[in-house]
Amino acid sequence: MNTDSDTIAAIATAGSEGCISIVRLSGPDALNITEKISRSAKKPTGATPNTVLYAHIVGSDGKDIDEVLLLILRAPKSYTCEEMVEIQGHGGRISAARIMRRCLDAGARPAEPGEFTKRAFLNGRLDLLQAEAVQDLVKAQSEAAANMALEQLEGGLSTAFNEIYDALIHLLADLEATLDFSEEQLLLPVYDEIKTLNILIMNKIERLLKTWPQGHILREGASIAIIGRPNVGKSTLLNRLLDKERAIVSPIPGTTRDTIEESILLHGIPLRLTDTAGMRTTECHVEREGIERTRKTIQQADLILHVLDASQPLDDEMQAFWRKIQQNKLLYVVNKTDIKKYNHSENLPKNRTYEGSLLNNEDVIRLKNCIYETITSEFNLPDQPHAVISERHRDLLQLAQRSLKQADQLMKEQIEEKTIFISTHVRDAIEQIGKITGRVYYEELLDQLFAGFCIGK
Ligand SMILES: Nc1nc2c(ncn2[C@@H]2O[C@H](COP(=O)(O)OP(=O)(O)OP(=O)(O)O)[C@@H](O)[C@H]2O)c(=O)[nH]1
Ligand SMILES: [Mg+2]
Repeated sequence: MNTDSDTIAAIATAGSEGCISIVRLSGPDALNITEKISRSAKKPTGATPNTVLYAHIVGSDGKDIDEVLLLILRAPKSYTCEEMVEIQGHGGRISAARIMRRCLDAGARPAEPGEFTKRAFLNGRLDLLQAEAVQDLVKAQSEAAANMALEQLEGGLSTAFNEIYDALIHLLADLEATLDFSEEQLLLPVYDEIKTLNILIMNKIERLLKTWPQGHILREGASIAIIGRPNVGKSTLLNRLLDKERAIVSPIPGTTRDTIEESILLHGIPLRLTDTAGMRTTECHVEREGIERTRKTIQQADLILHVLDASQPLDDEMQAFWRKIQQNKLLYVVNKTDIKKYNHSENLPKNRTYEGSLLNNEDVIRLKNCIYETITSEFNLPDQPHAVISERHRDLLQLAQRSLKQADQLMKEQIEEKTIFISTHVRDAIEQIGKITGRVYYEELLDQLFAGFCIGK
């Protein structure tokens, strides 16, 4: 356990009006500090673990600041595995700030973002995957994302990574054992086993990598670009999906000049919608800048809703543009069927085309379902999502995968002379997987990871 750490304090509740506010303390002096700044019938330092004491926090002038409950958690059975106190005061920014100030006066240090969870990791209560899940749970925008984070917090993902890590250690031990054999003693079946084990590990890594798109959509939200020629109904589409008049809609082509971003939950899936400037050749500098932004939005989108006007003919330029975009990223929205003159659907892929009028409520419901189904099938989103990897895990897994592929390549060649090089690749893979679970870590990695956490978490 990390016993020589100092005592940290932070306001753990949101900095706004609320029914209660919590100031958290963790470290060897947590109980002493609480005792110095409070008065209660029973002393915090003498309290039994997991008890709640009724108390008052006292200011430096001896006057009461707040009436509180002290939750006493003794090491090692606390979130951080250290001595901890949670001071629950009456909600409100001022009260919480005054209690916090008293904690600092009495010797605590302000906690860094995520420092409580970092201590929980350093003290062995959580691995890095579980620590990351804590923040995912805080940030979850949908029930699916929260369930996924909870499963990861409970070790759902750790088991899979630990299995890979242990298998790699096994592989390395087998490889290094062969170094003791002379060439004549070397038994080919041993190498066959090593090769097979390496392939098994690579398959496991591949399976985990395939879960990334699900995690990406449920954590960050699917990014949806609404594009098309001017006046086809893009802003109308944004407003209908949001159920509010967010963007200006008008019959004048070129109404939307800049990109407009909004978020919604569609049947539990977070979507980040971007309405864009209509694409056309123009001399107007402002409009050209808007169209440039449209191009960037298209590049970053997970799904592109390409709106078409059924009262206007298709043009060659647009059709040429589609061919440059991955077809699985496109969903054609043929709009204005109430004043339809052309049958665009004939020229479009059936399973990728929706037709209707955005002025008709039933058509909008149909469109919402169509977007939902396209995303769930494209990103393989199950009804009950399990813990899946994040971008950090994906990047490290890809490095591990590369190392193991190099090892595999060497195994196919004259293996006797190559064992040391193969071992080096396996060691690299072990390091990458270790960085995911936290078996391998360094200060910089932790600083980077916890910097994105809330203060007090
Ligand atoms: N008849 C009919 N008109 C529609 C429909 N959907 C949108 N409109 C009208 O089409 C016009 C243009 O709609 P917008 O949503 O502003 O079009 P836009 O694609 O955002 O246009 P720009 O911002 O100029 O690129 C408005 O007058 C809308 O009311 C529809 O289904 N049927
Ligand atoms: Mg518009």
